[in-house]
Amino acid sequence: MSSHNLFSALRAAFPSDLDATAVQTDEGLHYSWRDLDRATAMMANLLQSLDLPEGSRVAVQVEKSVEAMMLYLATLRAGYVFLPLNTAYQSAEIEYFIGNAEPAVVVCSGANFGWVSKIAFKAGTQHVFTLNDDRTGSWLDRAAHHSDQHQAAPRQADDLAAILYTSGTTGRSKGAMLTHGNMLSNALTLQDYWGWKRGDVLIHALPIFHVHGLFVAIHGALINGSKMIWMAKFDPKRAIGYMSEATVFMGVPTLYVRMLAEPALTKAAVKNMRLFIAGSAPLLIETFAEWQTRTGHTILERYGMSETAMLTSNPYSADKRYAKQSERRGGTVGFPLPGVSLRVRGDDGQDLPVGEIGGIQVKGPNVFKGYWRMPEKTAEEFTADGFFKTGDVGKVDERGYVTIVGRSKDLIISGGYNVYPAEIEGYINEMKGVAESAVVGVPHSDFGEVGVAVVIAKAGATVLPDAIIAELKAKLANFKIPKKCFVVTELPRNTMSKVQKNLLRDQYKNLFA
Ligand code: MCA
Ligand code: AMP
Repeated sequence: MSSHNLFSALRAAFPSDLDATAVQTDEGLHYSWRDLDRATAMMANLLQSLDLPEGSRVAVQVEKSVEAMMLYLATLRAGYVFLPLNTAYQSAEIEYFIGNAEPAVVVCSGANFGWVSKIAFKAGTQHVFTLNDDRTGSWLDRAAHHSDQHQAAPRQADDLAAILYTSGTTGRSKGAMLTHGNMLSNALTLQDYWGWKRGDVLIHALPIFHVHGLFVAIHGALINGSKMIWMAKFDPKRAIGYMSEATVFMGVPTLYVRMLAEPALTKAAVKNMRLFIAGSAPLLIETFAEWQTRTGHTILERYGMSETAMLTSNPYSADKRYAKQSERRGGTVGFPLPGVSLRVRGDDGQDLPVGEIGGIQVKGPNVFKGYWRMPEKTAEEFTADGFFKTGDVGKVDERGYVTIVGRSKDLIISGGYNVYPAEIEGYINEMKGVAESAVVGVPHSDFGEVGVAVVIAKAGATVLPDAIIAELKAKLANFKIPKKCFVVTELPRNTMSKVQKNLLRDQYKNLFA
């Protein structure tokens, strides 16, 4: 291929019958492969008509819709850089991302146009469009005036395709720069490793502003020419209902927990299904086992990151090349994917023997190019021989299965979303009357893990837990809000006077379990 544009590879995998259904929605709408091709051409032509500089970012904060997916594909097609933003982000969060990424184009929902456009124009963005989840908005109005023919912009494997913001230990988000080559290599590897085949149908149940829903799911279906059943929002009953006409499901563990609570989840309901995949957060062994009992299917757990897309996976096994490693083992994230090198290193930087716990480091064609405009941070996160330090702590057993046992980064994963305690603590510490705070993750039966805030008031000040939660809600994305807040007189500290978060985690571990 002379061009390595990811869109061209996805387009080349469209089935020959372009009138067949590519996406079928909750509302009963059917989008054909031809619709995807034509609409993304019109949108790519609109982007190109704006005369944007090379490498321009297109930042998008819109509700999930097929048109939003088309906007992503059109950005690839036109050769620009896609920057998806969680719809839960509020103005301070959006201001940071837009200020940092300096997108040339911003697309937001009509309801948010007032405040988002103000932030964008202040940051120097020239073009702000709206896109709603009911097929309206200035983005579509403008695209409608453009040709439905478009030659994908030539791109090299190393050219940027997307920036995904992911927080750091300091709470400041870093933009992970992913290339066309990163994503195409990962999509092709997973197509093979997970045994995608003709006739597969994917239930698309996840949001499309993170790696799981945007890349793993969408690329997985498109590179295989597979139809998607598109859920605007996950609903366990409806998801189970779709299983009679689908073959593949992908979800974070919370989705599996919620489906298990439905009596409709039976062996008969899933008899058409080929594969259930879980990731983004640890899948409890209880959920893994209960799913097996209820459905007769063994969930395939895999592990990835925004910086790397997918890294390891339990085997699919129908392929005899992987027969030696055919078992999907609960509690593990399987084997490094073909092409991915993974090693476990101790604090001294030396490789650890089989079974010993240390920092997971990875290398491969899927590993990102670096953090946007943060060369020092990028250098810190890579070893001299080019391995990326994931911040996850784990081990590899004698058969090669990788298990993640924890994280060296202070991170809470709640329902598949990442919450960085440092960011929340920063907001709490600035509140009136607060001396100090610590946010820790505790087990939660639905979200897996949730945040709890423990706060110390300044001498003489009165601080109310509800007021802290209310103030956070006004400023931050809802999934980041601690589910409970305690005001206490002191925090446990070690001899270096560092807060002992492990003791707090232990103290509050039964709150929601
Ligand atoms: C919603 N809430 C949450 C979460 N979601 N709180 C903590 N964690 C969450 N994930 C809040 C809501 O704001 C609300 O609070 C209350 O919890 C109940 O909301 P509910 O209606 O139950 O939530 P929902 O709208 O049904 O959403 C739950 C969800 C959603 C469907 C599990 O969180 C979700 O789609 N998660 C998937 C995330 C994902 O795609 N992650 C992939 C990242 P209030 O009432 O106070 O407003 S990619 C990744 O991690 C890597 C690369 C990988 O390996 O894949
Ligand atoms: P993100 O920053 O959203 O890309 O989240 C990546 C992080 O999610 C990884 O570094 C892991 O800590 C976590 N993660 C992803 N998949 C799994 C999994 N299957 N089991 C445990 N943790 C996971």
